[in-house]
Amino acid sequence: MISTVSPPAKPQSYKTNVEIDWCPGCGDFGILNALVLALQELKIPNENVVLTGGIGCSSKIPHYVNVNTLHTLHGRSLVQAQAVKMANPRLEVISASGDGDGLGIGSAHFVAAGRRNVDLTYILFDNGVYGLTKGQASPTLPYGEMPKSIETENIKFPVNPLFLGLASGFTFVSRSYSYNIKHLKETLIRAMKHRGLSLVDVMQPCVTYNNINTKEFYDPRLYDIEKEGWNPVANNESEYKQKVPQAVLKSLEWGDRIPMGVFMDYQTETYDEKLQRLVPDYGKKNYVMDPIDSSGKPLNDVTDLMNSFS
Ligand SMILES: Cc1ncc(C[n+]2csc(CCOP(=O)(O)OP(=O)(O)O)c2C)c(N)n1
Ligand SMILES: [Mg+2]
Repeated sequence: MISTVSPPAKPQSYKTNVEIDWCPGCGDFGILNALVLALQELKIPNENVVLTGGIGCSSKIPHYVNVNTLHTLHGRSLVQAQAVKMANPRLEVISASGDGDGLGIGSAHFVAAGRRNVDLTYILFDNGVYGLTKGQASPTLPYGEMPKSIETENIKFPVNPLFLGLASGFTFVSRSYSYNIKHLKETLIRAMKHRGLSLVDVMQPCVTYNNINTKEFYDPRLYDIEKEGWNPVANNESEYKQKVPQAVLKSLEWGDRIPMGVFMDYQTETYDEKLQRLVPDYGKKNYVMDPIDSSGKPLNDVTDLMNSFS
């Protein structure tokens, strides 16, 4: 993470003036506010942040945050984010998308990203439905549930983002709640500080289409696993291997009690570091920042870079 210019003083300076078209009461507002507060607390200059989104209500968040943003293709938020980070490792990169975007059409990219461990933060807006397209069942909708937007109960088994994140190799795996801004802001800060790929699965009620997984549903159920003694930090590979199955078991709890907090926090080699072994100049020379002439040609000599790939 870089912090070279004096940061903006107020959270408001991280917001744009674009009119927000989420439904009144949508959990997405809490995520937007927590993200803005986290950026402000970390004092990251706007110009050093890149935020990507896929397609969906949630994926519109890049329009509302006053940083560099990309509104990309359906399921591709993580793809663009990894490319940005690899091109310029000095940027703070955040990828946002919905449960449909990230775990439906984007599920292969979710798994592939886990295997790489690029240093960025992925925020999953988890509302159990495809909000933008009128509430079809998303991959996280629990089995047998029938929110008012669908005509029969859900006959598919859900994907558990935490379990899949752990299985794919995400090195920071967490869950928070859009109506607990303090917890969400702190989780986002920890995720951004983590060196490696971070998942923040956010329970985010859809007030228009999902009348089951509501605020009234989550409020009495969500509890903080770290307050109950879970230490997510794995200091080495053997601790990691020991903790993964325990974290998976915790992630499976869903009923009268639903766990949130950080499930795994493992510092290991990032994709950048792995690339540095193969491309000695990677991360040292920042070709993205090199000057170009009016026709787009680099002014500096890139022969060494090109030769390093041959
Ligand atoms: C290739 C492609 N397939 C399907 C769609 C239609 N579509 C738009 S958003 C969306 C799902 C969004 O759901 P989610 O990611 O959960 O976001 P939410 O709206 O719930 O925040 C779908 C299927 C599309 N835009 N592009
Ligand atoms: Mg959704």
